[in-house]
Amino acid sequence: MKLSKKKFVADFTRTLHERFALSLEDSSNYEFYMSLGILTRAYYAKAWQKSTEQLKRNQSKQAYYFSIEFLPGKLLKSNLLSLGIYDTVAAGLKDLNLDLDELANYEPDMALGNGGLGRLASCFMDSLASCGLPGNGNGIRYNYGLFKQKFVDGYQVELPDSWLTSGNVWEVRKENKAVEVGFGGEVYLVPDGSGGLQPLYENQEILRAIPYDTPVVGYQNDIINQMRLWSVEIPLREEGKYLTVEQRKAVEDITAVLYPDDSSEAGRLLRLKQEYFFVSAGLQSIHNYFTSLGLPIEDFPSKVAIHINDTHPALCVPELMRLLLDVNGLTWEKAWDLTVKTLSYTNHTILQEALEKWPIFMVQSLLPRVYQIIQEIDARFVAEKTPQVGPTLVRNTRIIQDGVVHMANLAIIGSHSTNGVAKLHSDLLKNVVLHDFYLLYPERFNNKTNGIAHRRWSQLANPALSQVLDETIGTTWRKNIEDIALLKAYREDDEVLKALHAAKRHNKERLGQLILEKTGVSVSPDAIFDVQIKRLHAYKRQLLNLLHIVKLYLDLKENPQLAMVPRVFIFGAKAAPSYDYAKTIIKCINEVANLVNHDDTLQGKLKVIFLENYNVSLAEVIIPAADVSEQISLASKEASGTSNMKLMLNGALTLATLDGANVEIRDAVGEENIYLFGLTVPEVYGYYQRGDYCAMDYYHADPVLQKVLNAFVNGVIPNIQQEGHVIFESLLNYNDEYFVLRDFASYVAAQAAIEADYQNQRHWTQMSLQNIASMARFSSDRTIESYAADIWHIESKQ
Ligand code: 26Q
Repeated sequence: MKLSKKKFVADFTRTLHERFALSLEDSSNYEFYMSLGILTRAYYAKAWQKSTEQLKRNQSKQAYYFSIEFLPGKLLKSNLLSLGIYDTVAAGLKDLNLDLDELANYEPDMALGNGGLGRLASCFMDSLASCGLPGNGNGIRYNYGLFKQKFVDGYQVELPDSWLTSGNVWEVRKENKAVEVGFGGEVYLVPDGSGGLQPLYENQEILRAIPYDTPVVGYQNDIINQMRLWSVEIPLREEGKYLTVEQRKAVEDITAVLYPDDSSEAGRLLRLKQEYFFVSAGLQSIHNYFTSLGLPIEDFPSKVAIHINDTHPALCVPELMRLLLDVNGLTWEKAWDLTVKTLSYTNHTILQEALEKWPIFMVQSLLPRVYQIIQEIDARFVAEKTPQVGPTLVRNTRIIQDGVVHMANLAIIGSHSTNGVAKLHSDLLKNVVLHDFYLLYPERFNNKTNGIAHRRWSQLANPALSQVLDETIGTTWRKNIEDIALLKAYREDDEVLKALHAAKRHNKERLGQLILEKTGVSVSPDAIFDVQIKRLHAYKRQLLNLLHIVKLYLDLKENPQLAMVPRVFIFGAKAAPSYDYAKTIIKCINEVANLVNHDDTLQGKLKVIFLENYNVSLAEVIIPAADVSEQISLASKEASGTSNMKLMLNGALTLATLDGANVEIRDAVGEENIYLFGLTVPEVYGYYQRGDYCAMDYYHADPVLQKVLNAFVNGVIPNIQQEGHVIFESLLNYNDEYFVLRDFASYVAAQAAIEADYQNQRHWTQMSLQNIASMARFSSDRTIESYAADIWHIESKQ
């Protein structure tokens, strides 16, 4: 949109006055932030209305991304950028002696997700709008987002994240779009008078679902999509009745908190309620919209594509069947055909223990009608497939088995597409994890490698790099990310290399400042900034990183004069509250940090920084400053990873196993611009097959490993009496589930190569340039375009 600085300043002053009855002089940053939000909303209001009306008028096919998590972070700056008024607003504020960055900090980080899966959903929202594709989000408006993490004596402590307390400027409550969602009771099928059966519900508990819509502003294209998040309320007709505090709380609990990714949380009734709540509300609202178009129900799949993000919304399958059977009165065959054509599913994990299963009795008592339908789907699947493929394959793939409902099986059988999130992951799904389903439905399987919203992760997070790009290759990359490859031509250009180096240094100073403020530790921008930021999980092997740090520490203690390029190891990670082993690793990293950061004999060569409360906003400061990107999961365990892509875009060099999307990063940048180490997938599977991994052998054979592991139990690392033993035993007595010891030597060697290479700054920056220039294929614009073309069949309005 067009906006002059003068008009902005006038609008802003007026908004402050109208909303808060305050002058500039009497306002505080909170009112400045709110007014800026309100004004931004006014700037996009017309485009939002127009986008909505146009979709309805054209009866365009739309996609709906059902996800129990969204992780958008802060929206102010990204909305300004998308509207094309970022620079004008920043300059206008500056004239008023205000700083956009400072005001933007007042916005609470919207953290309605755990990690990769939720952030991916938000990157997809951004790309859908920016590519002009009609796509909507559908999820839950949790009153409390992911817990806030604090460290107390090195231990993780969780605090509530009450992000809504001072209001949310972006959301719009849509009272007239509320729907009802029913739980429990009994259901009977009674004749409907025309030869069919109609469900009769008794003693059902009815709840009200209220949608809150948040606009998703497309990048400078006047297109605005929306993310619809549902909040639970007591139905109006119940409001008149007396409800106890407990009864009210039981209702409100449904959208109160986001579950932290946590296998011990599996099987919790409240989680199942959440899943059905947002699935049913979302499907009803789509169904109402479709009905308002006045088209025959047969057209449903040509107007609506519904995506199941992981199995959490897999109840879409029986719930859509329920609507088509019970509301539209379709036959089973017709309803099933439309359901399968409408739905598609993404798998995000190959960890067997993470595949969702629900005990029959829970599904049956909470959702009696839905369970009837699941039973019927299962029975028809068995009847149809057994003659075709035999009983063994059917036993391994049916939905109801051993007293539980297998959600992945439900999602695959009830949809027309199942995709993995990186080539390697999709191949593992076909050949190993979901092999039996692949035999049944080979045409349903496909790959969609993840991507990232490059606008947030470069333009917003890294203005210094963006400016170098603008000055070197022009500004077209901002709109067409393919053009970033133009940078490759400057590999030998010393001016450009110098500018890239200076931008990195600037970002390292910015992060150094933040580290000093948050931890009191000062770090040198001359050091290698080595970054591992992701959820804390054993398979991601933060422990491998830590073992290497302890090795460096011991080396320096043995030989204080050892020549070493100074290193700052930076961690950001939350552990699920009940994941004890992950919390043990956090404690150990913090104690090593404590030891190392306060030992003057190390002469500043080694620093370990574990920043509290890793979230989207913190990522935006850490990632631009990284030299090394740690992507060191055990091969085959990380479905894709997405921080690997963000770090690469920001010029960090990847230190990686051949896991998830790391393989494709290697293909994009070339072997000589990435540091690979460790077991490959076939090697890992070889160990599983033979069952002959022996962690103890590595310990006995390697004196370095002995010294490093002993440091956890002999007092060298202080204050970890308990925790040190837990780590030691997990590696030796419990035989090291994720092959940390097996990969240790090759990891150390790769780290040594990094240190050697970093000393040639010119060459290092050349490799960094190659990484930046090769990132286009990891833009979520590309990912989303291929979902749109291959799975959803939706079209761009641009
Ligand atoms: C399970 C049970 C009870 C409560 C919560 C959960 C739960 C919550 C979150 C289970 C899984 C998740 C999230 C998984 C996730 O983030 N997976 C990551 O998805 C990314 C996007 O595709 C990939 O890049 C990562 O490799 C994958 O780990």
